[in-house]
Amino acid sequence: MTTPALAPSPAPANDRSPLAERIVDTLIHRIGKDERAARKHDWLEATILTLRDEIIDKWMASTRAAHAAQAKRVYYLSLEFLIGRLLRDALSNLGRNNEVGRALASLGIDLVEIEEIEPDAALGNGGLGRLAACFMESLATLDLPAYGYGIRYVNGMFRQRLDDGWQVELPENWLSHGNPWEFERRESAYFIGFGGEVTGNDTGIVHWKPAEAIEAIAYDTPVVGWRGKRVNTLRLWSARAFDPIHLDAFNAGDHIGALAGQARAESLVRVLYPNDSNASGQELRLRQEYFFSSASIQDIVRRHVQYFGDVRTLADKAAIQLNDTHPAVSVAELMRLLIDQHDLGFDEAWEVTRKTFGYTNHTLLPEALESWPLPLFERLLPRHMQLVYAINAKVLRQARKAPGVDDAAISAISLIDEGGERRVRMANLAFVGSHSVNGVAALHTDLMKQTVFADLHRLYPDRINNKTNGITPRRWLMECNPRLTALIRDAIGPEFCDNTALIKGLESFADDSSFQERLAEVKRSNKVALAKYIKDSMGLRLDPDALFDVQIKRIHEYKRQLLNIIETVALYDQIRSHPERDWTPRVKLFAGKAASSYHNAKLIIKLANDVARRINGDPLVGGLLKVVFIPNYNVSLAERIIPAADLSEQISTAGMEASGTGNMKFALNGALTIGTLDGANIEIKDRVGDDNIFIFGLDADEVAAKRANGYAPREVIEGSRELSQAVNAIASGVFSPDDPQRYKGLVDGLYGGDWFMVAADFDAYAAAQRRVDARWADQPAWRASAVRNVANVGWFSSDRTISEYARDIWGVM
Ligand code: 26V
Repeated sequence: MTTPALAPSPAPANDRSPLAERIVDTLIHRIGKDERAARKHDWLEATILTLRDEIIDKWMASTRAAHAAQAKRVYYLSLEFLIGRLLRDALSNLGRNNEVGRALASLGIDLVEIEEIEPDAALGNGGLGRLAACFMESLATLDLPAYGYGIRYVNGMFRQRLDDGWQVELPENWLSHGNPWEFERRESAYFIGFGGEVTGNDTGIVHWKPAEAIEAIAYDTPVVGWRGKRVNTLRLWSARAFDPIHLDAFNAGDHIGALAGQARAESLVRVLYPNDSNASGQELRLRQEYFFSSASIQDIVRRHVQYFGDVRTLADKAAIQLNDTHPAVSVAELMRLLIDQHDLGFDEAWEVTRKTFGYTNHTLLPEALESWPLPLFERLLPRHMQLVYAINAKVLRQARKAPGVDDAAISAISLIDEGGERRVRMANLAFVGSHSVNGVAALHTDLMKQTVFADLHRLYPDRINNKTNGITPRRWLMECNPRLTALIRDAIGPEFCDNTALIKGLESFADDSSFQERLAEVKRSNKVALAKYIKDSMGLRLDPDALFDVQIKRIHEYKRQLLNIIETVALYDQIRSHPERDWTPRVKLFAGKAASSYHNAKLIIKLANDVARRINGDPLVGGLLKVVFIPNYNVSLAERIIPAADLSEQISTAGMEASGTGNMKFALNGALTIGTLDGANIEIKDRVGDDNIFIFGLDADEVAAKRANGYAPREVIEGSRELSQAVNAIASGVFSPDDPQRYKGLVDGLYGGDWFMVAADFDAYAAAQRRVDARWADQPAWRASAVRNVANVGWFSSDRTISEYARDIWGVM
């Protein structure tokens, strides 16, 4: 299918700005199209390439400056970077939005229209990947020389379609039009070996002869900081079959075999693994982890030796942060390079390694902690297996000498899990191989010390520290919510753009009724815009004066979308029984993807859609309640939805959400939170004040106690009229008359255990929702709370988070 060429009504050539001329020149000479033939994608590409030319100069200046200063560099290793679209981000950070908009307008092109056809770079699952993207932007903003290292997945996060309310996963080919942001670095290629054997000689020199070789090729994307102060590099690895093997087979006439090598290499970078369905034991995942770790560590060591000569000083000039355990094999890889290629002794190599790495933990869920079957690890990485054993021996020998370390502690500390099939524990490897181990919110860090890392923490009491997550205010306020940004600027001046903490100054406007009204106008405009998007894309009409109640995030049982849906059903029931009451008109908005193999999560999506169909089609509730599941949640959709939200749902089972970062984005955009005492919600509450947030339910200690002391969900369900009616309605097929048994499994899960405490928290949640209604009925009070939210969450800027990492972990500030 061909899209029709745009028919621009261009300004006469002599009225065009030099910038407009440059864009046209790019179009002609680099894309090979003239103005008449150009389609939207061509204009997008021409605009990006023109801008990129300017960015390159800053990029090179940044690199030169770091080199001249002999600066220590930060390396952020992450299997996920959920960066989304880049054009608006780059324009905004360079302060070129208006100028480029005008230049394009003079060519008959609408900047916003072309911004919206840029594909989302969705190289991540959710919070962990988006955090990595926010961190990259803040590193550049704070003028810290830094590189992000990851994988250039050919297919990132899948595209979600809803077929009759069921999630269907489709491949998202974000590279189908090429990627004008990136530079292929053919010269930066590394040999990555797998399998084979390790031989040693009597001098102790070890030789690993891999059975298979793949080449890692670098692709660099510039990351522009605020005001274009600094441009850093996001280096993503792609894979290519190693040429000699390729050629041997080809010359021998084995054309298929030669291509198979290439296909095998490409398979390494084809898919992003879901982070929320159990991927353990999957060989391809371990291959991905080693592939990108090895390429990155080789690159870092090469750069260090080239600049500073001596690999022994690596820790003085490089700080490597492991984003969760996905790159943890880097610890063994650096040891291998130091010992086998740079001739360091084991102890000396260990010293350099530990000083160089830091490790961030992002989840305590036991099923999420990575471990690899020992036979698989040994077959794929025989040399690394030896090193893991040697590290383990050293750690356990030391541990034995510490007071109070018994056999149970030894087996908890060991890098090898001996209970059942033997496995390599990546979290323990990352822990012992790093000088710093951090959690991502205060509660999460405390729980790390008490649970998964209790024994390691006793042995290394100074290692665990907290770094509460943050979000970049550029993307999550200034770019996604220009109306609110302008309002804040009018009230307190523009300085907050350079120092997010200054938004605090807004607090003095909280009770100013004219400011409140202007805030409400901003929110309403954003809601109108979202309603238009939903009308255009889904055909559903929403009332912008209703309360927009939003839960958008990965679909997971611990995040408890089910709690929200059951409460929606209960509310529906109430409205039908008492239509005469003064109900708050509400729109319940949901969006999110489920891992394709996660049965219950997919069923929850279907339930939300079944409930939506029934409620939206019921004339009795009329304008009072609407339910929407917006398909294909991604970064760009979040940027549309968050500025339009009144209420932010952060309702995970306490103790299970490490931090959350959506919670911060909503509060910064003037939504009030309904939430549990979990993750960063606690710290948000501490800052916005108890009166400006709706906290409910069990806390983490109470959840643990309930689980330990025997929790009987059946009694709880039967003891709550509202809950039992809603659950019965779902169980009996009220929302699924075509298949009344559809939700039997979900409901049985509640009666038979309810691990996520949906029933235990239901009444408290429903009561909190009625407090929300009461506050909404008092609009001045609601608006005052909204102002206090915006004013007090500047602290959750990722600039603050990165400053803390820089000072406490990396030693670069
Ligand atoms: C992984 C798995 C894998 C096995 C099945 C269950 C499961 C559930 C969750 C995960 C998440 C892995 C790590 C992750 O994405 N953590 C998120 O990191 C964010 C940034 O720190 C944080 O805000 C989120 O609370 C945390 O879930």
